[in-house]
Amino acid sequence: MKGTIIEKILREHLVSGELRPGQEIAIRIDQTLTQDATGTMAYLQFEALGLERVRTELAVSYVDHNTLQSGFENADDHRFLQSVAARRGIYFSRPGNGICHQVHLERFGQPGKTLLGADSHTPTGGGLGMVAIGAGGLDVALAMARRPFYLRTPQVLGVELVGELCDWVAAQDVILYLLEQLSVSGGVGKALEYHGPGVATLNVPQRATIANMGTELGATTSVFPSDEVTRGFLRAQQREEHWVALSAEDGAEYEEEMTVNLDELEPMIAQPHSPDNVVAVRELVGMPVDQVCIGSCTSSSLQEMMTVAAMLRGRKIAGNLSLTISPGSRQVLTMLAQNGALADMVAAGARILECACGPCIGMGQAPPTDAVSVRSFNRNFPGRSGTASAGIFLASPAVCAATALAGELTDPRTLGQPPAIEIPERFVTDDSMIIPPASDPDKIEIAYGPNIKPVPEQQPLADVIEGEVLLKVGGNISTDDIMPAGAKILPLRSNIPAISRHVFARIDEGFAARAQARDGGIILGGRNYGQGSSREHAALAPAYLGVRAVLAVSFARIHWANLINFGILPLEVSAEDYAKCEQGDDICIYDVRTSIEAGRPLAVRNLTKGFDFTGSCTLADREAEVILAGGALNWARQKLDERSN
Ligand code: MIC
Ligand code: SF4
Repeated sequence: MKGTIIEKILREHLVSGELRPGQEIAIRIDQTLTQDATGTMAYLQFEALGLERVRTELAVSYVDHNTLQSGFENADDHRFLQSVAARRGIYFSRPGNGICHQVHLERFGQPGKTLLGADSHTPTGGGLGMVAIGAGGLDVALAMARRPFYLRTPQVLGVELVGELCDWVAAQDVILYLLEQLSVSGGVGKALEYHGPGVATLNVPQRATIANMGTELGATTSVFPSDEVTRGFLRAQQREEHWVALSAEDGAEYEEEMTVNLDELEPMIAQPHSPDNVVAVRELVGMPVDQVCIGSCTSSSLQEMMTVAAMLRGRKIAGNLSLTISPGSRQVLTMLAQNGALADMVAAGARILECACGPCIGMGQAPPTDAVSVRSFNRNFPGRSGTASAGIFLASPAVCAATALAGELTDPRTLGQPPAIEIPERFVTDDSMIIPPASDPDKIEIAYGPNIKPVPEQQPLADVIEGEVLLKVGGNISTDDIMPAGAKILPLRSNIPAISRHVFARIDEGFAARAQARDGGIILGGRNYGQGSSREHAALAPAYLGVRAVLAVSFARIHWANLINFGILPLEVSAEDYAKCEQGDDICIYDVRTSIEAGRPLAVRNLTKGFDFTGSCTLADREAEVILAGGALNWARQKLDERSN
């Protein structure tokens, strides 16, 4: 990674370790962000560490996920978050102000800084030249306590962009193309760094779209240079003083390289049920569509929304489908309202939703039975939309708008010239929905509603783990499978005993009851187990049910870290041993503590089938300490106690 932007930023923030791919390093975090669905737990954990005030340069708490207040729970969470922010020194972006990643890009992101966010799409900030990383809430809580963030040094995949996007081809098509090429696990252990002459042809929101969906590759982060385009974006946001130039050195060394010819790309679409199941839109043209949703942190910038509005102007959406539009931020919505584009959308028949995640996380707008829904979003995992039988397709806003007008999947290139969009030199910057921390924090009382329950305590790791394989699942299981979200379950994010009843509910309704009846057990997974979101509830809730180990062929980065953070042993096993073990088998893992201390593979016996095998859990010293202590909260408390003694 010598000479890359990623190396430069990591080196400037390095607290310990060596920048060698695969090695654990600790870095200083400049900025943190949380959103409400992960934030309540993150702040409860911050409190459990016994700390009063955040110590990062900047911490922002957004409310954008749980905005459907179908009961008191979400509203109570908002009140809790607002009071915590005021008291602990955190900026609070009120519900309605927009999706965390879009607002952070507009109002807070700075080239050259590190950002840790309790949301997997935090790398959106890479569009501005930040090293922005998604993590579990506990890691973000520790960063807010000014403890470093630990990660495996990623390999840098240099992506050279050449040429320029053709008419009707969007930034989302670039990343869909990369997903087709590399798959949802192709970025695991890697960070993508974009360079080459094509970069200058993309504006910051387009770069942010590409960096955003780098998460779907499993990548640690994605970073763009900071150039005159970046400067112009920050100037338009009236904060040019935050600009610094950043580019890779001549002869920068990338561990891997690839080139993308932007002018060879065409509109792409991801088919159900995986973001890498990508084909060209032209291959599916004419497919009947029941719903179109435009928005999300991937593609809801002013430019994308203006394109959609211009396409809809003076026309009506087809009678056979519904169209929802959720602008990414209040800034975008305000500007659409002021320039008349919003009226064009409304006149065409679009249903305008608030500036929030909404349908992307199943908070409303669940499609009808067996429906086809085309969305400008980033994930289409089974059931995530709220309708198990629906098929979700992911495509650019232009493909979405063309489809909404025609009533069937449409390649926008058949529509003639694309609209010419003028982006103003200055954006509307009204930060009145971002409340700064209180000037008299001691007077603020934190508001805990009845649904906000303390973080469960974890026990130190046992030396022998014995239990039944409670569930055997296949490859690419997402955290949406493990701990579903959506309008019914998301309101329980602050209440682990309640949410744990829904673990694996979409795959196996009886899972939670079985786990409790057996007093816990083991989960068996295939490749890339735990891909997708950063939600630590996918570790915390199984831990609450007594799950002590996950045996899988391989793990996704954030979920692996979350398992360790909550004292669940993540054990890698061979594909052959995975195949030989069945659900219901009794498994015993021996000498767990001593093997972890010695850095040895762990001895495992399938007691039911009577055979032995090994599992590996390669841990850095700190990770070993954390898991032995029963998780990061116990470990951090020990460290803080040691320091104060
Ligand atoms: C998602 O897109 O899956 C989410 C909802 O934003 C999650 C966070 C969460 O589960 O709260 C993510 O991406 O990390
Ligand atoms: Fe929100 Fe969807 Fe983005 Fe997650 S992916 S932050 S749910 S808009």
